[in-house]
Amino acid sequence: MAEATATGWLSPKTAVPISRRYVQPPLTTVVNFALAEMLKLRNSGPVRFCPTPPSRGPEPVTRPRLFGISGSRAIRAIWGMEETGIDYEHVPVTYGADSKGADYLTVNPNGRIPALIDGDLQLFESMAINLYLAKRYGGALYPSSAEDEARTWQWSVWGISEIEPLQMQIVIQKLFTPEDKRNPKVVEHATKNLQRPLKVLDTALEGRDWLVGSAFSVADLNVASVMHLMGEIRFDYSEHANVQRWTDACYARPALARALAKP
Ligand SMILES: N[C@@H](CCC(=O)N[C@@H](CS)C(=O)NCC(=O)O)C(=O)O
Repeated sequence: MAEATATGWLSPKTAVPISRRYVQPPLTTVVNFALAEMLKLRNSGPVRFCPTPPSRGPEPVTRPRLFGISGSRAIRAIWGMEETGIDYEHVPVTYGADSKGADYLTVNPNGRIPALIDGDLQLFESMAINLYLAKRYGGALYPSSAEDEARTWQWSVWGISEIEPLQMQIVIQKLFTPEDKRNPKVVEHATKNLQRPLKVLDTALEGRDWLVGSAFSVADLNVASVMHLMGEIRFDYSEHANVQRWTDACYARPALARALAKP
């Protein structure tokens, strides 16, 4: 935190020299280049087009800054950032007083972590940050069809509306309430109510490895990162074998290990 304050969170927009900014080439240059490339391809024998998008997206012009410690909901976005493989600055703002400081409130007026600054874009909400990062920099991490994109939004919203509120009731009881003050009825009730959405997830994962498409995507990242705390509270998935298999696969990703190693 001290380091973050000393270096300042909001670097002036003029920090990127004009010469380093992306400049749109004239259309004629682009067309000529495309024609030359097509001619090269025609002269070089049969061409096989890859039906999947590249596994990595473009590099950012300036280093994005991601705010929030890994021991918080910011882990979702740190994991997302690590999945893209781009170079970024991690600013380990904590919650409580730290996220309510005047400097940080200009980054996220909600006083919550995570938040992202990427060029002129300031963004809060972990799901939105991951959807943006995946689309902008994640290559195949983001779906390539409108239908799969819609399914990805569906699962992202589903995770924070159907799972998170119930999961948090258990987390607050088990991790943040002194043992003598805990209410076992709250845990019991939330555990019971989680069975319905978990059954939906379990059914969706029947016979498939990932939520959308045939590879790990931002849909898996968003739902699995919301559910990451379920591990901390040792939630019993024995009734939901597909969920157990899928979470195991998601949590074995090296990008998550790198994210968890951050402060
Ligand atoms: N819906 C937000 C929730 C973010 C959130 O509540 N973060 C907590 C940390 S786990 C926070 O910053 N709390 C600060 C506070 O309430 O003082 C997201 O997913 O990004």
